[in-house]
This record gives sequence, C-alpha cells and structure tokens, in this order.
Amino acid sequence: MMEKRMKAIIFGITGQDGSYLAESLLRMKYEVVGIARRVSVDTLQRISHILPQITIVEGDITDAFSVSNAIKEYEPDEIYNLAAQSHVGTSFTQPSLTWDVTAGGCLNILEGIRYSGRKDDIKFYQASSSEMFGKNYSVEQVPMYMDKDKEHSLKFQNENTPFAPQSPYAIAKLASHHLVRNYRESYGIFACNGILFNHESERRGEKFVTRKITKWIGKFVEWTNNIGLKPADVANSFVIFDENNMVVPNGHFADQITTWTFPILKLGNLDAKRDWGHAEDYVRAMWLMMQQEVPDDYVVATGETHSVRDFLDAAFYRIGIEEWDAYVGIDPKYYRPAEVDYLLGCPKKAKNLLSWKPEISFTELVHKMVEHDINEEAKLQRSRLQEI
Ligand code: NAP
Ligand code: G4F
Repeated sequence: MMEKRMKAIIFGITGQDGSYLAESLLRMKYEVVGIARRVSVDTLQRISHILPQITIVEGDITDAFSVSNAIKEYEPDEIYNLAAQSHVGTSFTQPSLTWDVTAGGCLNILEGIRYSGRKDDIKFYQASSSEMFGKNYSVEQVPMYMDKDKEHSLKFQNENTPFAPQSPYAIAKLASHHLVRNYRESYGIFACNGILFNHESERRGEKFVTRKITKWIGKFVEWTNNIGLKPADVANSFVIFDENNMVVPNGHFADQITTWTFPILKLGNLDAKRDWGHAEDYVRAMWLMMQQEVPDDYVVATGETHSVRDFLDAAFYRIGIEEWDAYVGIDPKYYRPAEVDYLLGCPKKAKNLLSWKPEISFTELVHKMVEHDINEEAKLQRSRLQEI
C-alpha cells in the first residue's frame, strides 16, 4: 500500500524562511501548498527554483475567507504561519497594517483550523519572535571563564523571561503568541510557538540591517573592480568625502571625476546587540517542534550575541578592510522610537527536547552573505554588459 504523503500549508512561503522551509519539506517528500498574496510585482523569486514542485494558492492572511477556504480545500497535516509585516521599523509607521497582518492573520488561521472539521488532525506552527522580550532579560550567575571560583552575570532570554514588547510589531507578535497558547488550552489544538531570535541568510530582505550591509559591500566591491582597485586599496589610500558623502579614492575629488564616487553606507543604531543565526538552521527547528507528541513553545537561538558593529567588523574584514568607519555614516532616520538593545537567547530547551543545535556560526553566516552579494553584483554587471 502507498504511504500517505504529508501535506503542509505555508503562509509566507515567498519570504526568507518560507523558501527554506518549503525546500526542506520537499526534501522530506511533503506535498507543499503555499499561500501568496496578489501583488503587482513578482514576489516568487526566492521560490522560483521549486515552483514546479509546489502548489501556489492566491490568498491574503488578513482575509478570513481565503484563509479558511485554503485550510478546508487542501486538508493539510501541518500549517506553518510565517506571514507577517516583519520589519520592526516599518511597524512604527504602519502600526495598523502590522496589527492586521501580524496579529489578525494568526487569529484567522486559528479560527480556520477550529472550524475546519479536522481540528484534531492539523498541527500549527506560529512564528513568534525574540522581539517580544523587548527590554527584558533574565540574569544568571555563571562561572568566569578564566577563574572558575569567580562568577559574572550573564544576561539572556529564555522561555521563562517575561515579555516587554517595544514596538507595534512585537505587540502584535505577542498577541498571536498568547492566542496560540489560548487555542491550545481551550480547544486542544496542536499549536506551538517558535520564539525565534534573529536569523539571516543570503535570502534576507534587503531592509534588515545585515543584508543592507552585505548588499552595500557587494556593490562597493563591484565599483572598486570597475575602477581597477581592490577594496583594501581604496581603504589604504586617502579616502576623502565630498559634501554628498561619497567615498572618493586616492585624492580625487567627486566634482572632477563623478563616476569615481560611491555613496557611503548609512545606518542607525550600531550598538544594538542581536543573537544572529542562519535561517536554514532555524527552519529545521520549526519542523522538529511539529514532530513532538505534545505542543509547546521553544526559544531558538545560537546563545551568542553580537552588536551591529561586530557584524560590520566581520563583513568588512571579509573584503580586507579592518577600519570601516570612513565608509559608514549614521542617519538618525534609521533610529527607532523605541529600541531593543540586547538579545541573547538561551536555546537549552530546544537542544534538550528537540535535539536541535545551529550548524552555521556567526562568522560563517556573515561570510556567506558577503560572498553571495559580491557574486550577485558581478552576475548583474555581466548581464548588463551582455545587453549592451
Ligand atoms: P519575510 O521575509 O519578511 O517574509 C514575510 C512573508 O509574509 C512574505 O512571504 C510575505 O509575502 C508574507 N506576507 C506579508 N503580508 C502578508 C499578507 N497580508 N498575506 C499573506 N502573506 C503576507 O520574513 P522572514 O524573515 O521569512 O520571517 C518569517 C516569519 O518569522 C515572520 O512572521 C517574522 O515576523 C518571523 N520572525 C522572523 C525572524 C527573523 O529574524 N527572520 C525572527 C523571529 C520571527 P510577500 O512576499 O508578498 O511580501
Ligand atoms: O535587522 P533589523 O531590522 O532586525 P530586528 O529589528 O532585530 O528585527 C528582526 O528580528 C526580529 C527577531 O528579534 C524579528 F522578529 C523581526 O521580524 C526581524 O526579522 O535591526 C537589527 C538592529 C536594530 O537594533 C536596528 O535598530 O539593527 C539596528 N539598525 C541599525 N541601522 C538597523 C539599521 N536596522 C535596519 N533595519 N536598518 C538600519 O539601517
């Protein structure tokens, strides 16, 4: 007799995590159905290579009918909700949309499951976020590395750390987090929250700080190639700036040789610390949560924290630049009305109960992203030249 194929619906399949999760489920022979909203531009790039193997259904998570119809029609075994307005900065300027998508969307799915007639046969994963901790952390006395008799305090967040959300995004995520718990307890639905700390990749959205940095580096390297210099040569020469904040190599003035100028990288708060992992490791944790006997909530993190400055150090180092200050400027427009200063997740529960651990280190993550964006820019340049 043929074994029944597992079927999963992914809300947010066109996003970073959605694309990795879809790939991973396909490798495990799942039937994958992805819900994608109607938009005027192509949003299928991240999944273009697997499109023939998946079913794409048009739907919007804020539209309760399209959500419940998809659940009824496709009869999934598992549902992953990765759809969100996921940019924290944008949530301050579009709080209402963020609420509708990020909180309302989750409610629509939970109600869809509850009234599907198959509520006991569907497992649900909700993409919760470390942003929900906001300014809060727990403190534990741990032995000093050098002197085991002494202790220092380690600040971290785990499943028991109280939440103190700092943005409309985090508040919407927290509402969903509690809805998931509430539907689990009230209706016995297998619903779990993955409290994921920041995870990035070569597919990360370009407005998140890590990808913004690596995309800039990719373009910068391409520019230095075009003018016949290595990135480090520009750094070692006398870099000056004209009034438009352009990097100008070796004493040339922007108004003299305009093609020899390159805009500096403008960022906001460089002191914020994040626990950054690779998205491919994190989608594995999502699936593992869904394979447990009992639904539960788990922190997924690397257990290391780095500042935006550390990320800049590692990214610029990859192109041979140790002092990056001259290439980076601060623009207050990237500051947030309220900031989350420090995130460091303790993934002990996921390690013990799911046997999960991250495989890709911080430095590998940064280098993968930098190398990818350098190659992408070079490819783009080649295709532009072919068009001429
Ligand atoms: P992402 O790249 O921004 O993807 C978000 C997805 O949601 C996209 O597919 C987007 O579709 C979809 N979406 C947005 N509004 C929608 C709507 N109204 N109806 C249907 N789909 C909609 O985010 P990600 O980094 O993959 O993260 C996945 C999830 O994990 C998100 O919920 C995020 O908040 C959460 N999370 C992420 C991290 C992280 O560090 N990456 C950490 C913790 C939690 P379009 O392509 O059409 O825009
Ligand atoms: O890359 P970010 O925008 O990510 P943020 O705010 O930590 O949110 C991401 O991780 C959350 C998990 O903790 C997810 F739930 C959420 O969906 C998203 O994926 O900003 C990281 C830090 C912030 O402190 C920000 O203020 O970088 C700082 N930053 C400095 N300059 C900047 C910039 N952030 C952005 N986006 N752009 C800048 O120019």
